[in-house]
Amino acid sequence: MTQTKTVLAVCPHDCPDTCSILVTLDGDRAVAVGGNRRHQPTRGFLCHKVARYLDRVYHPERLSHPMRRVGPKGSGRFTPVSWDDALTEIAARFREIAGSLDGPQAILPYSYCGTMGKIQGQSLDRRFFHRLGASLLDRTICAAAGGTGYAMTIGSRTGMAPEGFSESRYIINWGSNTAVTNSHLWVLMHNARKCGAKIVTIDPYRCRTAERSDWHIQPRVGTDAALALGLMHVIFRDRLEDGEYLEQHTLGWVQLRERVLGDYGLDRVSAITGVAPDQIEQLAHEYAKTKPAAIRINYGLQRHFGGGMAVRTIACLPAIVGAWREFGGGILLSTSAEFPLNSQTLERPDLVPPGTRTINMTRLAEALGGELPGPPVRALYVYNSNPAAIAPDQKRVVRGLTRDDLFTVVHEQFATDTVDYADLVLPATTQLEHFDLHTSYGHHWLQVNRPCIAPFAEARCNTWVFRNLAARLGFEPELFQVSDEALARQALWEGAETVPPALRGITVDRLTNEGPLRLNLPLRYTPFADGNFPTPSGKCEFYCERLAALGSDSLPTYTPPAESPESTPQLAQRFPLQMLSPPSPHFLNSTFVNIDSLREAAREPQLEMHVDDAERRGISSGDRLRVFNDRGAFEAMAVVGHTVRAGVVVAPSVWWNKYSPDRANANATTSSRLTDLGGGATFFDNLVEVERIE
Ligand SMILES: Nc1nc2c(c(=O)[nH]1)N[C@H]1C(S)=C(S)[C@@H](COP(=O)(O)OP(=O)(O)OC[C@H]3O[C@@H](n4cnc5c(=O)[nH]c(N)nc54)[C@H](O)[C@@H]3O)O[C@H]1N2
Ligand SMILES: Nc1nc2c(c(=O)[nH]1)N[C@H]1C(S)=C(S)[C@@H](COP(=O)(O)OP(=O)(O)OC[C@H]3O[C@@H](n4cnc5c(=O)[nH]c(N)nc54)[C@H](O)[C@@H]3O)O[C@H]1N2
Ligand SMILES: [Mo]
Repeated sequence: MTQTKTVLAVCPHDCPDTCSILVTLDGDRAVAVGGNRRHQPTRGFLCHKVARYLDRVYHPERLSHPMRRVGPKGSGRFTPVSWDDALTEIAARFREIAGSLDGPQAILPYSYCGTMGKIQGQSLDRRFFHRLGASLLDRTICAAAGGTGYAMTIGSRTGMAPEGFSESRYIINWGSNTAVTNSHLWVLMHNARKCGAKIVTIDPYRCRTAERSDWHIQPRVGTDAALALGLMHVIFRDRLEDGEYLEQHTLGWVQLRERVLGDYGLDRVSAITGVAPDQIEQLAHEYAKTKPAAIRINYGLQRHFGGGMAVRTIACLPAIVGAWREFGGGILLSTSAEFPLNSQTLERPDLVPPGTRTINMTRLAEALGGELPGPPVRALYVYNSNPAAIAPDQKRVVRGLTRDDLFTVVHEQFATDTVDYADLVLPATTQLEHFDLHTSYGHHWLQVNRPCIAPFAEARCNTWVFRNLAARLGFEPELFQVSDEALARQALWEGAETVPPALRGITVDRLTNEGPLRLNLPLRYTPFADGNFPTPSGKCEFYCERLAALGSDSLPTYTPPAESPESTPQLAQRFPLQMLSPPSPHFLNSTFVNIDSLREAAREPQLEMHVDDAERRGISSGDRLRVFNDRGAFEAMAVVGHTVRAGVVVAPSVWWNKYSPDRANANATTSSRLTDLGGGATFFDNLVEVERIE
C-alpha cells in the first residue's frame, strides 16, 4: 500500500476567488481535491465545478499527443505527429510568413484566461510573440470597458477591501451574480446580513443572487448609468451628500450636481430604466443613509455599448455619500491593481518592433475576414482560449477559421470547438501538471502552484512550447531558456534593487514553504478614506479631462444601448427581444462543458423568457426554439416564467457548439461591436427574435 500525502495547488480558472486547493496524492496519482481552510479568502470550500477538477485531469478525452489535420477544417479529423515534427512545422511556417512581404504581423496570437496563472498565461508567450514581431492582441473580451470606465473616475482599478463586505450594512450587487461568480464574497455578504445588512441586487434577470437578495431591482437592460444618475439626483435634491468629502476629495461635483438636478429628474430616469420613481427614491435614501455602504460592481452591465460610461458613473456614487471613509464602504470592481508584479521584465514589451499593429480580440471575425488595416492574418496561434465558442459574431469567426489559407495552431487540454479548425493541435497540461504563480482579482493573496503529478501522456505546458519554438527560431537563450520558477522570481522582483512595498518579503520560496501570502496592505484597508485617488488631479474625478480628450462627455452621462427597442426601433420591429447570455452556474465560460456531470446539471441550451413574450408567440416551456437575428441563429429549449423582464430573454452560456443542437451557441447572435470605452465586448447588447421549431 502506498502512503497518501497532501500538497497545495491553486485553482487556475478565470474567477475572482482564486482558491487555494489541497490535493491528495496516492503515489503518483491525485485522488482528491478540496479547499484549504488556511486560505483566509476561500476558507476551505471549492465551487462544485472545481471540486470535480480531477474529472478534468483524468478525463478520458484529454488530448494526449500533437496532431495534424487530415480532414477538412471543422471536421475534427487528425492524425498523431511527434512534438519534433509539430514544432518544426510551426517554426518553418512562422519563419516563412515573417520573411514574406506580409511580414511577422501576419501572425496573430490569440489567448485569454484559460489559466489565470502569470507564468502559463502571460510570460514567455508574450516575450515570444513580441520578439517575433507578431501582431499584438488587445485582450478586451471581458474587463476592458469597466476597467477603463472605472479608472476614469477612480484613477486605477483600486477599490474597497473584499473583507470589508462582512462589515457593510448596505450592499448592492450591481450587474453582479455574486452568489455564482464570486461565491466566497457572497459568504461575506451573508455574514453581514446576519448582522443586519440589507442586500440589494440590480439586474434585469432574476439570477441566483437576485433570488437570494432582500431586494431585487429589475431595470431595463443597459440603462444602469441613468439609474445611477437618478440616485444622484435624489441624493443632491434631498441634501444627503457628504459635503465635506465632496469638497476635499472630488473634482467637478458642482457641475455634476447641476447636471443631475437639471437632466435626470425621476420621471425621465424612470422612463429610461423602467424602475418606478419611489423605488429610485427609496434606494437613494437607504444607500446614502446606511453606513457603511458597499457596491459590488461586476461585468454584467459592462457588456453593453454604454458599459464604460455606466461603470464610470456608478463609481462616482461612493464619493458622493462619503462611503469611502469607512472599512466596509466603497465600491469593488477588481483587486487586480494591487499586485505590482514586474510585468515589464516578465513580458518584455520593449521587444515589440515600433509600429506593430494591435488587433482587438473582440474583433476576431473582422481580423480573420481581412477587414482590418495591415497585412492579412495568415497564421493564428490559440492557447488558453476557445474562440470558436466564446467570441462574438460566431458565424463570421467560424468562416474565418475555415479559411484554407489560414495556418492555425491550437494548444489545448481538450478537443474544443476551436480545436476542430486547427491545422496542428498541441496537447496542454492541467494545473496539477505544471508550475505557476497566481495573483487574484477578488482578494489580496499571492500563491504558488507546484506540479504534483507528471504531465499526462505527451501533454506539455505553455512555456515549454514557447521555449522550444524560440530555440528553433534561434531566439536569444537568455530570454527564453529560463525556467518557470525563475520567471516567477522575476515577476516578484526577486534580486531587484527596489521592490514595490506591497510585495516586499514575498518570495517564491516563502510561497512554496508557507503557502498563500497576503500582500503587504493594511488589514483594514481603506484606500480612499482620505482621498488620494490615483487620478491626474489626485481627486475622485466626476469631471474627467481624459474623457474630454477622447471626445467623450467629461461628466457622467447615460449612453443608450446600441441595440434596443428605444435606440433602434426599426431593428426592434424585426428583433424585439434583448438577449443576455451570462455564464451558467455549472460552467466557467466554455470550460467544464465537457464534464458530463456538470453538463447534465445544465441540461441543455435553454432560453428563459417572460410569460407575456412566450404567450404572444405561442411558446410554452419545453418547446424547441430558434433564436435568431441578422448575424445568426441557435437552438434552445424554452423556459417560460418570471425570471426576466418582459422584452428580455436569457440564454445561460457558454455552451460548446458541438454540444448544441444546431452546432451553434448564443454567440451566433452576438455582435462584435465595441463598447464606448476600452474597446470591450458587447455580448449583452443584442436584439433577437424567437420562434418555435415545429
Ligand atoms: N461559476 C462561474 N463563475 C464565474 C464565471 C463563470 O463562467 N462561471 N466567469 C468568470 C468571469 S470570466 C467573469 S468575467 C465573471 C463575471 O461575473 P458577473 O459579472 O457576476 O457575471 P455575469 O453573469 O456575466 O453578469 C452578472 C449579471 O449581470 C446581469 N446583467 C446583464 N446586463 C445587465 C445590465 O444591463 N444591467 C445590470 N444591472 N445587470 C445586467 C446579468 O443578468 C447577470 O445576472 O465571473 C467569473 N466567475
Ligand atoms: N455569449 C457570451 N460569450 C462570452 C461571455 C458571456 O458571458 N456570454 N463571457 C466572456 C468572458 S467574460 C470571457 S472572460 C471569455 C472567456 O473566454 P476564454 O478565456 O476563451 O475562456 P474559456 O471558454 O474558459 O476557454 C479557455 C480554454 O483554455 C483552455 N486551457 C486551460 N488551461 C490551459 C493551459 O494551461 N494551456 C492551454 N494551452 N490551454 C488551457 C481550456 O481547456 C479552455 O478550453 O468569454 C467571453 N464570451
Ligand atoms: Mo470574464
